[in-house]
Amino acid sequence: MEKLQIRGMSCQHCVASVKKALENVPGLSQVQVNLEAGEATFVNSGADRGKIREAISKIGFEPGE
Ligand SMILES: [Cu+2]
Repeated sequence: MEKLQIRGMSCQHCVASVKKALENVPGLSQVQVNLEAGEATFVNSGADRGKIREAISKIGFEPGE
């Protein structure tokens, strides 16, 4: 599992948006998003880390490194 910090999520709607955005990145599966931890975990089979971060910032949240 890979992890990514995500800043700016405040409710379950944010969680759902982030989850959907990550699921739409080719190569990501088993996406889970935790509101309290401000963190997403997923299995990454080949997606570029930059592309993953871009998918998050595109919908208005701030990805960590
Ligand atoms: Cu929200």
